[in-house]
Amino acid sequence: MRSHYSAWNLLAAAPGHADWAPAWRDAEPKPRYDVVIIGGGGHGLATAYYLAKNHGIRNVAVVEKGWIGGGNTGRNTTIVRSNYLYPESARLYDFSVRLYEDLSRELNFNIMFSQRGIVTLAHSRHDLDNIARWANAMRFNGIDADVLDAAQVRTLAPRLNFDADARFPILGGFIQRRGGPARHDAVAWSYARAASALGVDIVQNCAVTGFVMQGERVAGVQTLRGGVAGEIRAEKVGAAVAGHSSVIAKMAGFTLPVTSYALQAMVSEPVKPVLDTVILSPAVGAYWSQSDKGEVVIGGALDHFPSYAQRGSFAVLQQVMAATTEMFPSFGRLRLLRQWAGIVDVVQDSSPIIGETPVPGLYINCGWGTGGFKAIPVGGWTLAHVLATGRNHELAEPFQLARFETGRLIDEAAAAGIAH
Ligand code: FAD
Ligand code: PYC
Repeated sequence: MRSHYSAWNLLAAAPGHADWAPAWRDAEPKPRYDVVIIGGGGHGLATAYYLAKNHGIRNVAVVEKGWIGGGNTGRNTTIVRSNYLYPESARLYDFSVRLYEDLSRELNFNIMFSQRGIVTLAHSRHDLDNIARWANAMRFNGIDADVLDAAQVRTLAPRLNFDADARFPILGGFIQRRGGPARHDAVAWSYARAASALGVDIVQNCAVTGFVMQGERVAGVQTLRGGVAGEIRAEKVGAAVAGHSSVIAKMAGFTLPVTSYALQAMVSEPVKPVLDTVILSPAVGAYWSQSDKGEVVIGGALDHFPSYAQRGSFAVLQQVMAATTEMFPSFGRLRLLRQWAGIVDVVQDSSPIIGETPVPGLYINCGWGTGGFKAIPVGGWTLAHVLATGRNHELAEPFQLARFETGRLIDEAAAAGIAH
């Protein structure tokens, strides 16, 4: 129960909460957790869940500056896949896809994971060569991949533009049939509910503004909630804050090899079923799927202007709209319902960082860039492992910060789906 009392203390500090705060709050010791997780996105919530479930560590708090899932987890276009190039990535992402396959049952929450396949298009001879290499690499890594000719792509997505004089002619592609979308907010909510049921405290509207230090070691976080400053002490701190990783690192006094960019997405008005697979064209820098609600989900490229501003850009929108009407002429008749962006953290080799930082007691999960939704289960699983045991999970071992010193990078830019 101690962990619950601690969170009540924290909440009681906020204006407007004094009326329902328990009377015994002043007698309580300062909050002290085994682990505090910064960031209530998918990765932070999954980390809390696996700490409790896999390691029996329940005295955990997740501290979120906004609302859970309100960052990239609730903004992304929900593609889950494991079609990466290198064995290290294949192992990592496929472990995640397999956890996704069982997640609705495990968390007793329908996350609507729909393995309808993801098709990557080829528009030139060079694309065809790349695709053959990519699919072969996947097969060597034990991941399903089928190369498609143009006729097979047409069967899967007849609304694509197959005109011979199209600006981007479709020559073929390849499919990972086990890939597909899932419901993003359900992923955040289901991990949150399951973690909470195991005793984890989730504190929303509470920003981490700094670290409590004990000598060289992190001993907790400084917070701001409702204009009131506080601190939450903990044995260890894990950070999973995606596009704000460099901000957190700066607070702790080190730098990360990440750059933050806005990634654009949008949805059309809802329509009857028009597309039942996911189509991605790296050449035009856009991709399409249809949600269960009927909206056509359209994703675009990075806005290559480093930023922490969580908003879309008209320049990128225009480019994605042009690509959409070129690739799916009939979508030109759809009205756009919403557009938005999220701030993602891009690392030099487009691969994540999961493990210790230069500051003892502080561990990080970041660098997923444009592709960390698919990795929420494995990101949580592996960050929980290192927080609980002090040792890297074997899947996370190649994804340490140290690789930027040794030069042993895992360059997945070509398999990121989105041009990097
Ligand atoms: P987030 O969900 O962003 O969570 C981090 C949380 O930390 C946020 O809620 C934030 O408020 C909080 N935070 C930040 N600073 C602080 C602080 N100081 N104190 C307290 N809390 C703080 N990935 C895919 O795999 N497939 C896709 O199809 C896909 N499409 C995408 C489309 C778009 C438009 C975007 C933006 C991203 C896409 N991604 C995709 C990437 C994916 O969304 C992210 O990699 C993933 O959601 C990261 O999860 P997270 O939990 O690390 O981050
Ligand atoms: O990682 O599959 C992905 C992706 C597609 C669009 C954005 N991210």
